[in-house]
Amino acid sequence: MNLKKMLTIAVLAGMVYGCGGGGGSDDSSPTPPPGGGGGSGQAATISGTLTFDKVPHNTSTNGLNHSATVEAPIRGVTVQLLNGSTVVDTDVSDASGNYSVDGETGTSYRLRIRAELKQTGTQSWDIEVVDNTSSNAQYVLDTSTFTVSSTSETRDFNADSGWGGSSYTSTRAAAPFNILDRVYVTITKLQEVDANLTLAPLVINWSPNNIPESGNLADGRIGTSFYTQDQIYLLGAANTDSDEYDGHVIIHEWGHYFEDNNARSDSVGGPHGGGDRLDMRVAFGEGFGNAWSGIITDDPFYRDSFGVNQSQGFSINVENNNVSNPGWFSEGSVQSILYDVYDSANDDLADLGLQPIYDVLTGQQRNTEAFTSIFSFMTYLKEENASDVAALNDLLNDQNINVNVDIWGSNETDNEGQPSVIPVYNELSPGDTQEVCTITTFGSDRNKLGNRKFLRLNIQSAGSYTLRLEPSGSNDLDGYIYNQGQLVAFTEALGTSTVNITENFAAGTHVADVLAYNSSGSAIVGTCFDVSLIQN
Ligand SMILES: [Ca+2]
Ligand SMILES: [Ca+2]
Ligand SMILES: [Ca+2]
Ligand SMILES: [Ca+2]
Repeated sequence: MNLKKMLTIAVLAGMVYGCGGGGGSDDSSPTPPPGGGGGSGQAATISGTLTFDKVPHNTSTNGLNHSATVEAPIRGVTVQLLNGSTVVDTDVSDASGNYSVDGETGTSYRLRIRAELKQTGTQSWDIEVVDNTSSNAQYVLDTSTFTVSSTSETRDFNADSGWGGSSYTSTRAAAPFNILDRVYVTITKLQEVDANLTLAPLVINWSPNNIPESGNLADGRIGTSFYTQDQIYLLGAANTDSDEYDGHVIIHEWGHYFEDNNARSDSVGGPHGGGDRLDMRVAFGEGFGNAWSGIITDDPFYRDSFGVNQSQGFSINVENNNVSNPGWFSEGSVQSILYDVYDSANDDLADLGLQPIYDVLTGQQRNTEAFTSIFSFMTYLKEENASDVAALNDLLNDQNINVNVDIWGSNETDNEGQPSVIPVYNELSPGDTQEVCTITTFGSDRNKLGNRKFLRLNIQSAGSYTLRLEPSGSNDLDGYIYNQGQLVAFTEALGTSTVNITENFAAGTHVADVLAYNSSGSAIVGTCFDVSLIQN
């Protein structure tokens, strides 16, 4: 019997899309009742190997190479044995895709393979792939019904990519399982560095309807693959841009989820690319994401396929140290440093592996008083790895970053020809007033170098304080005050008069970013204005 064919038929019949409740209303071929509760058959073990069609990249074009598709194991997912709509037994597939469930001979069953990774205990996670264009139904792969004839029955199943040779011609059943497989690889790697790995529930939204246009998420108009609030959205648009086989894209977005829950990111988001001079928080977040996918997979090539037949693509080699416009504001510099800290390849002397990186991200960097940046990360990494300081300094030096680094970037001198961006932070104690200047020289997306000015507020004792922003011209000024990554006060009100941000603050250094708009608040501008810290 050709089980792969059988499965394909089940998929074509529309059975791949189940809803978690197991209502089975889409089951057009009812299973015979199990014979009055059993007794007629013998106990039987049904086992086998679960695989999915994995489509690799063409390493020349960075597009997908459908003709090189291989069957890879479906690892770590929930497998249910169903008699009708009743779950008879459940297993979790192992690292080779093997499963084993118990039934009895003479009875008809289906296997339901759920697109989820779940584990409870000391190390725990709860991750599922759903269709955001179909009421957030979890993807499940139901096999056709089979009747058990042996007490030791072998049943292998493969989830098909749906590729028909020159286009997708059937359900892309493998997609959710490749997405989960990239998460499986990530979790497996993190288990080695964290005996108590605990991950917040995560929903990954993927659909062939997810297109690179903005609009309603439930319609698939997701714009681009992205992470937000324990949800990842991934593109699935055939012939345009699909990401289910772009493993580095998946792990990059997963990295943002990890930052959000287990580490910390102060990134303000926004458009970015290699060569951009960015807000240092954005540079760290995006550079981290790119390096992260290289670190997790031991593959420095970040590849993203798109275009007709998924045949085009681009790549970023995070091992490359020769980035354009290097510096503390460059995502390219950040990713090259992080990858070299990790790897043992011979273009650098650092070889620390994942553990020290993980420890800083989930430890000191998570609680730092400064904004998260390459400054804070490298300061803590050097503190914790004293014997590697020379090699780590080489990496900083290579990227035009001052090796005498502290979390505030106090000794940094690289201003890209724009004096206002140094010092990285203007330090204010109560009673101080300073003039700061913003620029739009490197773009005006609110996330480019110099768009905002960073302040370090020395608040020695708890109490009421005001951060005052006084425009020198007809500008609308905004400000945001944070304590260890938490936004504690801000103003976004429109107006060109003096801004007072007054709040009761806990004792301890706070940080702020301030920026200027034109009088109508429609665009940010480069201008100078006074900032004051006042104790009330
Ligand atoms: Ca893609
Ligand atoms: Ca390198
Ligand atoms: Ca290295
Ligand atoms: Ca290297």
